[in-house]
Amino acid sequence: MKATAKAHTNIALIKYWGKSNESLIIPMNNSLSLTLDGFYTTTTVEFDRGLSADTFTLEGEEVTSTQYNRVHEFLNFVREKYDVGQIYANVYSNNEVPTAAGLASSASGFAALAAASTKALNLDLSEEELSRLTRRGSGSACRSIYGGFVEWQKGEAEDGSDSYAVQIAPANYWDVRMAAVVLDATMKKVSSREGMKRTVDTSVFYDGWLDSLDSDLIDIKEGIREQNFEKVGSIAEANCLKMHATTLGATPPFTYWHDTTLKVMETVQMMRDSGIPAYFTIDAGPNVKVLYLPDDEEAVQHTLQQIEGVSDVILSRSGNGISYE
Ligand code: FM0
Repeated sequence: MKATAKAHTNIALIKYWGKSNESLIIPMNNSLSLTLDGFYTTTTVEFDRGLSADTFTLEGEEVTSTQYNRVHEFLNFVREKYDVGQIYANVYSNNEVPTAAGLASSASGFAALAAASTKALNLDLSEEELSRLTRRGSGSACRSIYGGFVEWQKGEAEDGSDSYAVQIAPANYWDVRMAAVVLDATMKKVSSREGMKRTVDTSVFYDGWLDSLDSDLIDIKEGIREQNFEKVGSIAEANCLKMHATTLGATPPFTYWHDTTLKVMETVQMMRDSGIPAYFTIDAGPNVKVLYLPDDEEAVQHTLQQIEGVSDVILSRSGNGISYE
């Protein structure tokens, strides 16, 4: 009753931003991501009839806070859904790239937890079922079941049964890369869960965001099919700006941007003016991710590292989906 799984994180090019059902984690819109090779979580789950509660150990330290609760609640959901009875587990997780760097670790974390826990229980789930299950831990995590370009289809069913991710193209289909630009900045955090809720409930710009998504999705998938980097990059960058615009129209208004975030955005736009096709995207935090092509790797890395307030630039290729050890 023990298994280990590895999952890579993913970065959305078309963002998931808002739920139509909060408890079932059904999104308002389809989203599309790139799975990254450089950032991953490895998780071992061992069920043991002798335990009286779940435990969660992250990087060798036992966790008892909010993070523990989310792991425990997810395991409760697994126990209930697959009717496995009251048997608890020890969960051990390690993140490649520090959680503190603000690089989405909940996506790789919940994907690895879903895969390892169901494997430890010998459930033998299809990828579709695994994605649907992972969604209940954290929405964006359902895309980390697959490698390469992945689309999370919001589905139509009220019970969320058709809300899961599918692969658009595998990691080896197209060598596009992403630089994670980590800033020195520390900020008061509005979690993505809280931020998207406030936006759906109060933002005067939320309808405009939703209205623009169908064409962004059609166009970016066409760009992926054609391997048209400018098309994919410019749609992703514009989609990110629209998502962040919704936060400014919320009550109370908020932004995830720091002054260094703006400097990085400006630098990326200047790189384009000098002939290097590079495009940015930003999630629920001040760090920036930059999409670029392999030939420009050195120039992109060098330019980003020069920016004052940037503490690290971590490069990554496109990565694979879930694997087991
Ligand atoms: O990844 O409330 O998955 O599409 O990263 O756990 O379902 O943490 F930019 C924001 C991720 C949101 C966009 O939200 O929310 C994306 C975001 P949960 P998540």
